[in-house]
Amino acid sequence: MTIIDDISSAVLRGKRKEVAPLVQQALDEGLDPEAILNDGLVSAMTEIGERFSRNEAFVPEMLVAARAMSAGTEVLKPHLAEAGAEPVGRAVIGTVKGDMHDIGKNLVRMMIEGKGFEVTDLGVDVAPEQFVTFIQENDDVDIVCCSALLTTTMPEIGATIRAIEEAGLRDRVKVMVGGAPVTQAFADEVGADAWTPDAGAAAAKAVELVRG
Ligand code: B1M
Repeated sequence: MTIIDDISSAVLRGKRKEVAPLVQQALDEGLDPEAILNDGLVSAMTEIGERFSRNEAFVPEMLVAARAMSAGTEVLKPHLAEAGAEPVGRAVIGTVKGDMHDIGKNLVRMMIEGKGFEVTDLGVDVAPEQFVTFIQENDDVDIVCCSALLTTTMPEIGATIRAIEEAGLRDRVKVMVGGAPVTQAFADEVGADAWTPDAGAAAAKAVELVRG
């Protein structure tokens, strides 16, 4: 068993208190933070999702695994962010209405912050009106980031973009979208400015969007 296997195993078993020291140990051994994230933490979440699909794991197991994963990302956070990045712009992020999944959204926030953005996180279950109100109250927002993890909540991305349009704010902001079921085709269909598959790509795209 490698340390990466140990991290995955601890996340799968929902052992939050084991995950943080294991991640620290992996960092101390010189492992790449992105490899720890993808091969240790995210891969375990993928596995728990597959077990859920096969009826071999249930919501409580997903929940404790999610908490264990978050304990690991907290340790990784300073190592994933780029130290001393120049301020680039302002972003607001949220998981759309009806959707409680926040791990991917938190990673996207962390990586975008790492690129020097000031990011306001509206949390989960964010209604279109909440995004609109935030843009109305903060006229320096450059990018609106919407995350959705459920096929049933994906349409809320479209509803959010429509609400921004109806409020007359669409020209003021770029809209970035993502989340496991979200595709480039869906992003095009709802009129988003950008879709990216993962948090690293989202951060790079955010910089591209503000720098033009
Ligand atoms: Co849920 N869940 N869940 N769940 N859950 C999924 C998403 C599911 C695929 C599991 C499965 O069936 N295999 C399935 C959705 C099926 C579908 O819609 N087709 C599912 C279901 C069905 C449900 C419930 C309905 C279960 C129930 O109650 N019967 C329920 C819904 C609750 C709700 O939201 N209303 C539910 C609940 C939960 C928990 C609360 C228990 C927990 C979430 C805890 C939390 O987030 N704090 C949970 C979990 C943990 C999962 C899985 C196992 C893991 C999700 C995750 O964190 N992945 C998930 C299975 C899976 O994804 N394999 C599953 C790791 C994370 C790093 O990846 O979020 O994809 P991800 O983010 C990536 C990219 O997608 C991207 O970058 C991230 C990192 O690189 N990305 C963006 C994300 N947002 C982005 C935004 C961007 C750009 C990129 O730009 C703005």
